[in-house]
Amino acid sequence: MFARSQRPIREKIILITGANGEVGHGLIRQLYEMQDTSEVVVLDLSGLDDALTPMVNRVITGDILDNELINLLLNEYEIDMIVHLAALLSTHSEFNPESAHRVNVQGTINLLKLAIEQGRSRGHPVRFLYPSSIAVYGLPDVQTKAQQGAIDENSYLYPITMYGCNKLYCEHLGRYYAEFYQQLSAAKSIGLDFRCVRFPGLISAHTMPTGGTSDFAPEMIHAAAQGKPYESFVAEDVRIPFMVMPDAIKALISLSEAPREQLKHYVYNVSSFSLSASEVADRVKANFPDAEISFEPHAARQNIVNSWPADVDDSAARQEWDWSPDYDVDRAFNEYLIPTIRQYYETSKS
Ligand code: AKB
Repeated sequence: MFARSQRPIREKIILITGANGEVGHGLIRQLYEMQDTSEVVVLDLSGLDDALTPMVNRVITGDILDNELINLLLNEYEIDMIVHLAALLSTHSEFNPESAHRVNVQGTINLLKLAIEQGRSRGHPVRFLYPSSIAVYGLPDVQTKAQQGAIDENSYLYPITMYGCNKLYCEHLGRYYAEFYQQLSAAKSIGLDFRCVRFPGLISAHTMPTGGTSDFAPEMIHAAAQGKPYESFVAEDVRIPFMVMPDAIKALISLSEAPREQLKHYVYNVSSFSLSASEVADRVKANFPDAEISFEPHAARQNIVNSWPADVDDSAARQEWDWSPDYDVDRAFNEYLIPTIRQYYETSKS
């Protein structure tokens, strides 16, 4: 439960919501390794893994829908930046669309409002970092998907999942709170410094995703490393863009550090490589020759992945804040995923 800090003065912090999720794990480790001197306060419904707790200043176990908690954060801290990672992912959200909407949209509004109030009391806009997703897209059919190739930020924005609808709407809310919030009041709002990356499917060597629809790739790799058979819920030829976790963290940190005047957009695609499910399986089998991988498509989940682009155009991010991934597909598998995952499961066996 939330316990009041004993500290006497308002401290400057980075607030990370949903910190115990996959991206939170990567981000906390990276900030710690960079010896970033900012105080990091994390908020998550399930607290934070023990291994990460010494790397942050405070762990708050709580809900972004709890207004009392949001008020306490407002009063207790001087928030320099909010990294709002908390969300219910795409598959999870389809099982309970209304509660996904509450968490993904109302939760985001609560954080945007917190940023506005903080900005007002500090006299300058708070940076607000928001991860969106390729789930905002909705390609009408697989022929269009194959023909279009890399899609820019403004095309085919017709999501077919609650999660995709929530992410797309929250991208707009970020722009609205940044520029137009309270536009009719006498005292104009200070706004906020909203920065958003649209992530492709993410693959981490350290954690397993829960509740996503791009999870077939990480699930396949982790299953093979544990010697477990894996049944893919999408067919061999289903293709989407992917990125490994170190590049996702790099994207968040680079965007957060970019000088505001260089940024001409609020929302940026980022990408590294694009793979079909069978290409993931081939790479897994090349490294784990005994891997048992079969394909038993689940029609509705496959339909969701088919509505996402085969690739995204991230040229705006490359031009405006110098984005480029460190890991192409070979490096991702050969230097990060396979050795780290192999070592992780071998160590946990012994
Ligand atoms: C999901 O599958 O929900 C996410 C995503 C693509 O945003 N991983």
